Amino acid sequence: MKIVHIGLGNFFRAHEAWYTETAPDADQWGIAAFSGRTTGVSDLMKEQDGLYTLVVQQPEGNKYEVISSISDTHPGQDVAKLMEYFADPQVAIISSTVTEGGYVRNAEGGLDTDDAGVKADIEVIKAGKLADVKTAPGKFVAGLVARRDADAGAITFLPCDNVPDNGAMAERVIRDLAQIVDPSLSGWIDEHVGFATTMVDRITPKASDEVLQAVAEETGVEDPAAVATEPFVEWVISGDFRAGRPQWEASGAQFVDDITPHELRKLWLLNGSHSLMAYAATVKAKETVYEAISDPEIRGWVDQWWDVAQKQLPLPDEEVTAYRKALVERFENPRMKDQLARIAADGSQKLPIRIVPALNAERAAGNEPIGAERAIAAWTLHLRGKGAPINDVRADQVKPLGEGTLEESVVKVCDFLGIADPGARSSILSLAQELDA
Ligand code: CS2
Repeated sequence: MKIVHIGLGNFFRAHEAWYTETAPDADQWGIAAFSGRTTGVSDLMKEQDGLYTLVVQQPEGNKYEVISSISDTHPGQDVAKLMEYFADPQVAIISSTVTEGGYVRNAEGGLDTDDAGVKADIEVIKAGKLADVKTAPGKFVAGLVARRDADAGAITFLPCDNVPDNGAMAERVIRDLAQIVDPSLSGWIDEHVGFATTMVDRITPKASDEVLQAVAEETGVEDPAAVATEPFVEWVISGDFRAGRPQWEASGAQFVDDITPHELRKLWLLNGSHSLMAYAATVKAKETVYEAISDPEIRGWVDQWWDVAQKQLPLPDEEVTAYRKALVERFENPRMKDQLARIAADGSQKLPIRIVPALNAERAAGNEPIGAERAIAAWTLHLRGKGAPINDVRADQVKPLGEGTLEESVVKVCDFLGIADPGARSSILSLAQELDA
């Protein structure tokens, strides 16, 4: 059986590919992976027959694993090949890591039908030119048309992006587009397509030259496609696998009915503190998570944020306390050179799901969530050119928020993020002034 994965990044190769590699029925499954816009990785991987080294950076020393679960790699532009896979009954799962922006959603969470790429995809699917689609929703829906026409049976979508309720997110855009291009497809989707939602976790920094050199020296193999990651790995999945799946539970994946508490725990505690450090600690000239968490003042800011998040998490305190302790250990791993600049990217997509919900809920409850407000203050400074450089899919929209006086910036940032409480706004301004001093 086969899995097709769209988005051949480091994270996917440290996570889903690892779970599949270590599953007891791994020999019955192969992953065909398509790169994103840049094809460098798919070319490299092809030369290596899909094999690569996973460097697990344990505090006591590196462990090297060879991963062989990716059986084929293709450039993302080879949509004709992707359509062949969709039409193949052996393909049971379509997974993806295309980032939130890749799903081309509007403010209500539906498909953004004003987007030029979506408009073009609607026309080409209607014209039957399936291999000409360009957006991710276009590829998914063109693929389903190809699958239905080939009578290739049931299939399941498994989005692995770091956003809440990613299964519902994908289902919504797929159904919206299907309805536009061919209303009769909706009934076929009801009968044949499953959607799974997942919480994914494994910190995967960019593999540095130092790591690649260690691979060469310690394993004797030059591997430019090597991936560096941490020992910790977690995958929580909820969903309907209509055409089967590997025995991922044997590799430690958890299958649950309600994924929400797991997602919020991870997004708020891990990713929220990551974003806080990415902006606040780079203003203080720190470069990696390890350097940031080792600074007592920044560690204090992280704890303050966790106190805010903990009050809003639908989980028992003991569980959250244990998770916080485990996170500190992960962040304090001295081998992981996780660059804060990597995490600082795309704040416009990250802060609304990582920090703002707990901030607004705490203000509404009459509390003063300083730990959350500091993250927003630090992002404001980031947009004003302090700390990590701006690298955001919505750069055009967010760069102007950093212009004008600091007071004006704070107002614009709060408007953008939907932070209306006047107390929150004035606290964000004073925290920004303090951090900037
Ligand atoms: C990070 C994540 O890029 C980021 O913003 O917070 O990539 C983080 O390392 C992963 O979600 C860990 O699972």
